Amino acid sequence: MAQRELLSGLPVDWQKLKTMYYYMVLSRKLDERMWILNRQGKASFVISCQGQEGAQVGVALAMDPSVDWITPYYRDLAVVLVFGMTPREVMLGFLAKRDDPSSGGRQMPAHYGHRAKHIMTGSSPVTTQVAHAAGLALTMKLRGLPGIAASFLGEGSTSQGEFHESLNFAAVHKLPLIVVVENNGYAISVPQIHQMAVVNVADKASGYGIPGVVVQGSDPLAVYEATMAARERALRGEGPTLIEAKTYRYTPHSSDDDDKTYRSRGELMREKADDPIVVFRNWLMTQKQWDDQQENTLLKKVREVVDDATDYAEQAPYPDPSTLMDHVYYSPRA
Ligand SMILES: Cc1ncc(C[n+]2csc(CCOP(=O)(O)OP(=O)(O)O)c2C)c(N)n1
Ligand SMILES: [Mg+2]
Repeated sequence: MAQRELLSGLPVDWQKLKTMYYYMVLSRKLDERMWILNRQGKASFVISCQGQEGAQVGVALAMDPSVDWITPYYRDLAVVLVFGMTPREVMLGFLAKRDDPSSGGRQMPAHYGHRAKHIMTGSSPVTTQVAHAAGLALTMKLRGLPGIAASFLGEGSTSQGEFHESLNFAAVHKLPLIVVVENNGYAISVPQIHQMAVVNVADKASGYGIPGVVVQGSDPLAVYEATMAARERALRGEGPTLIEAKTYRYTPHSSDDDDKTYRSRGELMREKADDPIVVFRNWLMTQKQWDDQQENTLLKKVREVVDDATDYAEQAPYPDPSTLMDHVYYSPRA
């Protein structure tokens, strides 16, 4: 991150910036633990946030989870943690346990949902969550509710019809909506250049008559500022904003993918030089806001949180087999 003025004129809230860093590290370490559990044969499937934490934390910390709602996608571990889903709850879902708040252990891992935390559940067809968020934003407008809705998706998912339909509808009706595209350059093995003919996904915003903003996803402050501006615009009744955060994913698409078949190790190493966690930590240190002792204390704390979540979820019960058909077929009330 280049040296620059912080938060354009706003006073610097160092505590908030340290909170940003905490959530980035927590997400990364929780995600790394999931891969270990998968490789140990304890969990069937992992899909990662690694590399995208800066974009996710920057957006989520600019929102107000007490009034705002989100429709996240499968990579948004850092987003849902900031919105209040606990590491224990995340691990319950990951291991398909009974008390998983997302689905009681029914859905695939990373299909996050938590009504009390304003995280709307989604399903596997990508981009449907953008239409759900437009619906939330319409409800907020019609009912005069104070918050906004935000939806998250990858760049490949912007090729789906729901992206166009939702943004067009939200723009026409000036709905309080932010759509965040976490552009990591690939849709599984398909590079962006085979997915669309524009360089920036944000360019698509002009087709809806709304602002499209490009931000560097490894810079959580840039993402935070862009989201604050978009949220204020939404609250003023001026309609949606499309934010594109340029990111990169460090893991294969999922634990079922071999990324060596479509991207070189050299490319991966080059991209890792812009790791949002390393860049942000180095910047905090140059600002004399962080040192090795604070780093060690934080890593120890995060390790404890991740260990606790793992132990808790491993010991938690699976759903009772007698509930297998619950929520599958309609059951008339007695
Ligand atoms: C409608 C639909 N088509 C295909 C898939 C299979 N699928 C799951 S993730 C994915 C790639 C999405 O890429 P992108 O939107 O760039 O998100 P990323 O995984 O890169 O973060 C695909 C094709 C799906 N889940 N839903
Ligand atoms: Mg992608």
